[in-house]
Amino acid sequence: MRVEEHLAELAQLADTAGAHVVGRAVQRVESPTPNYFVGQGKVEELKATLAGAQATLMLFDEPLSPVQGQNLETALGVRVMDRAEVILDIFATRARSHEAKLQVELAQLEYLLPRLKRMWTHLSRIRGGIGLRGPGETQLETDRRAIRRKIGGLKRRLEEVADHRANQRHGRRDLPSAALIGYTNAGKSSLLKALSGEDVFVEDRLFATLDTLTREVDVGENYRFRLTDTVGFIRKLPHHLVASFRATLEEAREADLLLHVIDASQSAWEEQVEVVDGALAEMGLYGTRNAEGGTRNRTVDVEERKRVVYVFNKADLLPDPEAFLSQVRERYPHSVLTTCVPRSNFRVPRSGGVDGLRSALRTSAQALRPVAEIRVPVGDGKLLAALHRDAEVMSQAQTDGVVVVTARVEARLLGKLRRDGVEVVLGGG
Ligand SMILES: Nc1nc2c(ncn2[C@@H]2O[C@H](COP(=O)(O)OP(=O)(O)OP(=O)(O)O)[C@@H](O)[C@H]2O)c(=O)[nH]1
Ligand SMILES: [Mg+2]
Repeated sequence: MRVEEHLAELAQLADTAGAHVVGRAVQRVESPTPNYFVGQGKVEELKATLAGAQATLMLFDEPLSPVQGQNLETALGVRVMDRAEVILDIFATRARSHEAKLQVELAQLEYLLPRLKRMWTHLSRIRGGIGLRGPGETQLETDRRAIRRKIGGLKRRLEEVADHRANQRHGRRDLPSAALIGYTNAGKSSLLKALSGEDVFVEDRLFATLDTLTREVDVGENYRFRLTDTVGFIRKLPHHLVASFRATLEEAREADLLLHVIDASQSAWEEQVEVVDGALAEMGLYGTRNAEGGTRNRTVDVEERKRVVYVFNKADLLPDPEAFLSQVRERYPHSVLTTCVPRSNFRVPRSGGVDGLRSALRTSAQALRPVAEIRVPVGDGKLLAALHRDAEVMSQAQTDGVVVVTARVEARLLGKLRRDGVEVVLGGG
């Protein structure tokens, strides 16, 4: 049942945030009440349950308005957080890099702004002071202005960081690039670790990765890929966070290829794929969204705009991996099955472990960077320099006033060279 899965995920979020779950409650709500979200009767019932379990915190899977949150806290006498706030909390404790910290702070302030009054109430409770019953309206207005100023400052600083990164990326077009994207805990970092053979942080908790991490990966036959790990998605990711992590996900926008990693062992994997596709489309990562297209159409659309390989991971946990793959290939023709568990006693169809992914990357690399012989007139130092900068030069020889450069060249650049009248022969080397 869907509700059960959503609650299980909320429990996982609670665990990641460091809370210990002592009970669960479910109510079907036709239309949420403005005061408490749930009905008055349920509030009384929750109060008794919380007291019985000696709970100090209540987590709500649905988003609460500032008023609902405040009312529930007053009525229940415990701290109340909605899903978005828990996620923000996790991000705040896990942010390591300068950029991630800026991004989380921005999201927190934007979440805080409409809830300032409630936060003040928390503060005065902690101070326990008589007469400290929250600020007057003037104080609130001053605080709001200060926060808005701070938000403006953070946005500017984030833009600077993004510009800096864009500059770094520039001139690194020699290797093809792919970004690992997907639902949190699907195994993105584990795949980067398995492919690169380098140590990458992996954890069975949500949002282990907040920063992008790029590694060069050997995909065989002398082809290399630049692979980037990214922050994971989850359903109902607070839109403040999506917005502030936009810069981090620029790497994915710039990548030649997207590797959409899916935890195939989850019964709800299809819903998770939709969440990820929806979030990426919202960020404009796939170009403009097809307005009338349903999910199925959107998937086709996505593949047309940007090459996506669907990576079904954790194959070791599937009862029949082979049957699974042939079934998903009907809908996702570009898909591979992987496992990051070494020497697991099962066979992945045709290739084991991450070899299937490696060879998919190699095929893409060959298509994205075909080997070509480019004939550069001696004296055209500019073109020669450009080739050394933007292509992967394999060899170079001079004959009859022509420098023959054999290189792996981006398909796009080859097209441009041809249009400029440069003599190009495919194959070579
Ligand atoms: N059984 C099994 N477990 C796996 C596999 N790949 C990854 N895991 C486990 O799944 C958990 C999550 O792996 P990560 O690589 O951290 O996942 P992620 O997608 O990077 O997650 P976030 O960074 O949180 O978004 C870890 O406990 C891994 O050991 C696999 O192929 N099989
Ligand atoms: Mg990760």
